[in-house]
Amino acid sequence: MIKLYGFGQAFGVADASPFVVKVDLFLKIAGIEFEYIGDFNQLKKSPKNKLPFIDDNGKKIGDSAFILKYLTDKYDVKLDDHLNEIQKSQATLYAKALDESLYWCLVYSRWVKEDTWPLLYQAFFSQIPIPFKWVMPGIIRKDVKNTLRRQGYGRHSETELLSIADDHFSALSILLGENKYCFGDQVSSFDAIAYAALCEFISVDFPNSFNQQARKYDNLIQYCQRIEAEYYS
Ligand SMILES: N[C@@H](CCC(=O)N[C@@H](CS)C(=O)NCC(=O)O)C(=O)O
Repeated sequence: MIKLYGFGQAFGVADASPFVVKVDLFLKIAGIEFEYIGDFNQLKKSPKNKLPFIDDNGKKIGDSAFILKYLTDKYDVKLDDHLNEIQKSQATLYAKALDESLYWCLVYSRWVKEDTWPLLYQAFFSQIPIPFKWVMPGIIRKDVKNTLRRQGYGRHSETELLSIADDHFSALSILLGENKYCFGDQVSSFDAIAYAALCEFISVDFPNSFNQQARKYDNLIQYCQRIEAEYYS
């Protein structure tokens, strides 16, 4: 059976990482049996030293986008057959916006914002033994801040990042409109990507300025609730 490696459930959602939730939901929607293993120690066993990765009977695949491609080909997943070529192209670009842009707003909102850092610390580091838990979190946080700075978003103010995040929320809200799913009344693989990105702001069990911004869009809240009722209850 396929094994999906992630960080573990946190903040009331399936995994703390949107990339892990993406693969988790994709597998559920596609009806592929799998086992989810939440354990950040698996990072060192990951082909790309990041999570998620899957192990399909000894074959390891890293990176959520490559995993979805692999699963679609290997298990003949037909989730996008009802989309036309333009919709498929749009889905590809939308996914990159969520994975490569909105994601960094999420990283800022969790690792940099002083009001959210204690929650992250509690979720990720409270179980690690002394003395590691005195030094490791600070080192990792500094490294994340440096990565954000090198990526570029770490140079923006919180107000600017909130506005960037809101560009994504607002566009997704307009794209979804009154539809059940992002591309109409039939689910597609992009819903795994959109839900994964949104749930980390909307469905998590704590407020911060970014989560509150996302929660201004009623149809996005209802969308997350709909997916959760269908696949996570
Ligand atoms: N492009 C990758 C991104 C995965 C990723 O960035 N994972 C983060 C967590 S959200 C990670 O494993 N970070 C640990 C590290 O960089 O050491 C994907 O789509 O799977």
